[in-house]
Amino acid sequence: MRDAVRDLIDNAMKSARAPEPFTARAPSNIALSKYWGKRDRARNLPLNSSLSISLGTWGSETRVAPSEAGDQVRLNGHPLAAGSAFARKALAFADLFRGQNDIPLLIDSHNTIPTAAGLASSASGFAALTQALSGAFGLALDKAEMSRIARLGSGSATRSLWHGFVRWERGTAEDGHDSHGVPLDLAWPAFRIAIIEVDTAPKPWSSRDGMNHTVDTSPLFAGWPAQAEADCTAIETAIAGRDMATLGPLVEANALMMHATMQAARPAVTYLTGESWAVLARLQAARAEGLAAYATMDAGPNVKLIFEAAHQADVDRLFPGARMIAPFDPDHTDFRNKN
Ligand code: 2P0
Repeated sequence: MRDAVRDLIDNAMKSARAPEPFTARAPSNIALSKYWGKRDRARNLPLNSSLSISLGTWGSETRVAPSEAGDQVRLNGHPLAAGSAFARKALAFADLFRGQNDIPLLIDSHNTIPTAAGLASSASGFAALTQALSGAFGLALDKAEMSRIARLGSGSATRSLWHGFVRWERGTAEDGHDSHGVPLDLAWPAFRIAIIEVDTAPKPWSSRDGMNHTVDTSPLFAGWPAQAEADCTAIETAIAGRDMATLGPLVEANALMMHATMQAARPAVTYLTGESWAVLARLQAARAEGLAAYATMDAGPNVKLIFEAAHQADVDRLFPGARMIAPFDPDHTDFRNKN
């Protein structure tokens, strides 16, 4: 079978110019309805749709430029050895564009997420790299096309081409042409995220390995894809109504079910620690006293809360030092998504 995304890049590259320096930025994102499980591991095609909120200025900034000294990859200001995992991934991704042609490139990437926040940077990293490569070669790719391309780097990168809420449509086509991000054209200025840092130790499983192992061995996984698809639709409806009282419990249930599928894997995939559960217990106690904040957790121990601005002071008191993000702050983002 021909690959829809490779065809897309090959066609676009027919009118490529010699590369010129180009810098692109992309926000990281947190899934409110999770992507967990692939129907095609080579193309990162998901078993279920997912929906995220982008993190404003937290993300990646990547510059691609022609290089006179062979391929060079830099991360956060430091040159990387050609054999390092990051350099190999970035250059393999660049090869999708330049193919067999000898076009040496400099890829200079900066993570704008505080390292201690322990958030994945692969989503924003591949979204920024896709846009920087497209810009450097002068390609006329739109964001939905770049979202499909970014997916080949990392599934969650599909959602990092836009600010605000983004739904990643699972699609049904075998070649993946209908599996890409779609921004929700709405702003929710009072929406807030708090990141509660629990632990920054290296995780026991990469998210990719943890996901595949869960699909392969967890007897609870069978119930996930249909429930996750239903959650994604219900979460989109609650967002459209700016209805936190409906949204929050759905988001928390979706995250806990994802972690339940991992716990049932053999052996278990465990990202949450005792400290994560202690945060959740403290949140539940505060909720019983009226705090409308809800938790979501990804492939790591940190807990992220969603709530509205009216509760920010209470969240700050409950979790001193939590990092606050206002994803629709117009000083930081142009949240009116453009395709
Ligand atoms: C998500 N996660 O929806 C889910 C929730 C982690 C937990 O997407 O294999 O790095 O590169 O497609 O995108 C993390 O997985 O996995 C992830 P690959 P990715 O955000």
